Amino acid sequence: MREELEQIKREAAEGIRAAGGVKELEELRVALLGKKGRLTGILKGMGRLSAEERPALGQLANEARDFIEGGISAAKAELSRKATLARLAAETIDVTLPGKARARGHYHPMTTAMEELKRIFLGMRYEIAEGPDIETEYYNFDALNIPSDHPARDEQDTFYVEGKDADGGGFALRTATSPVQARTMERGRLPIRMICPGQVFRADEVDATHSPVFHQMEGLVVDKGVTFGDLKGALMVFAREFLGEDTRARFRPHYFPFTEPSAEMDVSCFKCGGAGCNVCKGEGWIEVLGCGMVHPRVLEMRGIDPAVYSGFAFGMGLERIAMLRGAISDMRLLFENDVNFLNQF
Ligand code: 2NL
Repeated sequence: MREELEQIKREAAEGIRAAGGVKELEELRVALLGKKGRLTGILKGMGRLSAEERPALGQLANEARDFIEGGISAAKAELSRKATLARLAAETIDVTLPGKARARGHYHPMTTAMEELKRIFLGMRYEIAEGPDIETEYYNFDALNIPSDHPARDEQDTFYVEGKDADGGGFALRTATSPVQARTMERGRLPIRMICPGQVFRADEVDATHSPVFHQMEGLVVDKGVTFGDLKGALMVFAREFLGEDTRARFRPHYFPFTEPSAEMDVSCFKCGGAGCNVCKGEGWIEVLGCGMVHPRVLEMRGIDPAVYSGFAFGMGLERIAMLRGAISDMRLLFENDVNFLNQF
């Protein structure tokens, strides 16, 4: 029996050394120390030994059990330590590797132009106003002194909307943002310094310079003693901030039903400085907006006494301005949202 215990210990030591994993160690433990294990069998047979032999052999058997148990648990601990080290080595992050660059989004060129314009006029203490896309014919045309036979009122030019207002007047998609200003004037809070950027609608065919939906920004100032000089001053600040400090401007007489006198403003070409290039088509000047002193009839209709108050107004097409700034040749590019185009800005 002594010999057999020694044999089991040797085999156990051999098995532990050879075991490649926790599963094999467990199998070894069951084979030796389990209910039907070899050492368990020996311990059970102790009863048959004589009283003289029993203590010494019992002690040897216990020592063999402790030896095997200790060996197996030490081997398990070593395996799990190695597994942890291997896992940690595999998880190591090399902080010196270059990062993955993420594609960054950015604003649409129309948004950039719009935000820049708002910033400039907010800087001159103008307020931003908005109004409905569907307007009454009255606010879109009559309130702006546009005669009932004016070509802009033609079905060919304006999107009319079904229905009649309380006074029997029709509705249309606004053809300009002017009705926002007309509504502001009749609220009777003076003075007024406002801009109204927004979408407008005209029954135009799509081409490189036209779209049935586009954006405008109009401005209106009404106060006592407002002059054409104030108009020029405000628009010069705008031109220099928007297009550069060296920008020059000229005002050409024009006609609008809602302003008198009226003018169009040209700015010196921001690309060539006036020498003539592809942006200004060799002219040296670029038309950017229409403007004028608010027609006395327009003030009067809104309940403002033209003998006491005067005002100036202006309006510009934002697509046109964004196209000039970004050297964009076709307005459709601003609406198509082709990322290969947009990523150039
Ligand atoms: C242009 C010209 C303009 C106005 C808009 C305006 C509005 C009121 C009274 C008087 Cl309520 N005028 N707006 C004045 C002059 C020109 O727009 O070419 N826009 C694209």
